[in-house]
Amino acid sequence: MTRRNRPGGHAVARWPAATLLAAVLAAGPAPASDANGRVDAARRPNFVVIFCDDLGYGDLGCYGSRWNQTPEIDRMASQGVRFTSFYAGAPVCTPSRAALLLGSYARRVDLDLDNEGQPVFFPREPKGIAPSEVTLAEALADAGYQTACVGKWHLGDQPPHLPTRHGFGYWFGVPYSNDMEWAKRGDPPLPLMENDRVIEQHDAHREFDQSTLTQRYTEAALDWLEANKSEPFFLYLAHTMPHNPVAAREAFYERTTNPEAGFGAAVAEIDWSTGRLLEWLRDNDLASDTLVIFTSDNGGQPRWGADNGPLRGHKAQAYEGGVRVPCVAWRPGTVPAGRETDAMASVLDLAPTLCNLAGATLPAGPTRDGHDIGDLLEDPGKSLPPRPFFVWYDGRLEAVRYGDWKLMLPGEFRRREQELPELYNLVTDLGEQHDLAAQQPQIVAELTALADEHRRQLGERLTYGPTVRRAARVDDPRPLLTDASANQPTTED
Ligand SMILES: [Ca+2]
Repeated sequence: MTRRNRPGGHAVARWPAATLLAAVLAAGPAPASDANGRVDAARRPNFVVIFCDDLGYGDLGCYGSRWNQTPEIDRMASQGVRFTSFYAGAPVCTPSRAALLLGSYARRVDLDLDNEGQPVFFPREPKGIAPSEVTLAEALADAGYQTACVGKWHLGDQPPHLPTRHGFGYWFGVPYSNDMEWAKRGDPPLPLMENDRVIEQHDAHREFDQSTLTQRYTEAALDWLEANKSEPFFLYLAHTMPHNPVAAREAFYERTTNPEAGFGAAVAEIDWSTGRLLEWLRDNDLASDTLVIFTSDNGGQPRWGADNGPLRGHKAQAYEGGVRVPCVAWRPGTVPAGRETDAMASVLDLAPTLCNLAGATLPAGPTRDGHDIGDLLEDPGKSLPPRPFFVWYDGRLEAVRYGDWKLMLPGEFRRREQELPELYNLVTDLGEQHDLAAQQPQIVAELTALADEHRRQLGERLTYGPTVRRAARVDDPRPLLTDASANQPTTED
């Protein structure tokens, strides 16, 4: 299913980046390109995207953590660009991962709700990415990249929906969240997988120990890099941690004063892991050729030990604490050192940005919401044209950010009802404490109009708008088990 070496001539994507690439190629001497307009393979950067699970805005030293020690990531930030206004794709796992890999709001590709209308996928989920969608990994594989997913997937656990069917040449990790093993619901013990095969299961058969998971991911990533370093590569390292139940090796408990020691230890081990990867890149003279992005899939949950710093709210909320996350970009010699930017960017922007840096092409036609931020990586002072960022959760549009302003929309939402809109100026009121809706009716009206049009395009809950592309579904989802008979292919409809 991985599309490789597709013949040239298919249309260039609508993503603005394609235009940028064309401009670069027209401008001259570098980079060289082949007959298909692709950038010379020798000059194409490698990509490593480190995607944490539930790491909050205030959970790293370089973002002011009170108790987690993250010297490696702090050093990475001092050698690269630190984003202070970077958004996850959604305030929870599944839709944020869809946004990263497809460059769209999950709502647009029908991956914002599970088959029962819940806001994330669970084991035996019928839904997955439609085969007609081209993921970031597929686009890069088409352009000649080696691709690997190491870590948590959470975009469908049935065989046609696993990472190896959506562009990743290798996968080692877990298919969904590490707390999803509720026997009453029919969940199997948490499976650890290599490609399409369950190799171990937590608390059953051959037990795997979550406290060694970050170490094992790191070793798997380094082994894969070693084997694939002679060609351009894309490593998507989607840590299971620090999602609850947090786990880390014993030594990392000494590196935190977080009252929730397990959370702090899990963050410290991710820091160690990040240091190992950057060290490997330097040792192999690949640092200047590799763009590394470190970020998180959604905001943190304070009751589990996360800290969203000065932001209001947390995971599963549309306030900033649910969606604004740390993000550090690193590529010595290209991404300037020690800079920060408050320009608004998001997980949705990674797919178009990486594709355009790679000279990868995507099918024209389907609307994608992300934008190329390659200019910002090279010049963090650059101001981008204003654009809205929409916060979807549980199948409803809850908030819109535009420029300095954030509007919390009225409506009936999951576990809460909002009667009136709330308006915040995020530049003067990052903590969303002073509702200015009554003083700024014109801004409320403008942002409401943006939200109304977006909602008209995409619908809400189980009513889908005209631009939604539907997900794939299987008829008879089965649990992932070591028993080979449980993993026979199921039927797509
Ligand atoms: Ca998450």
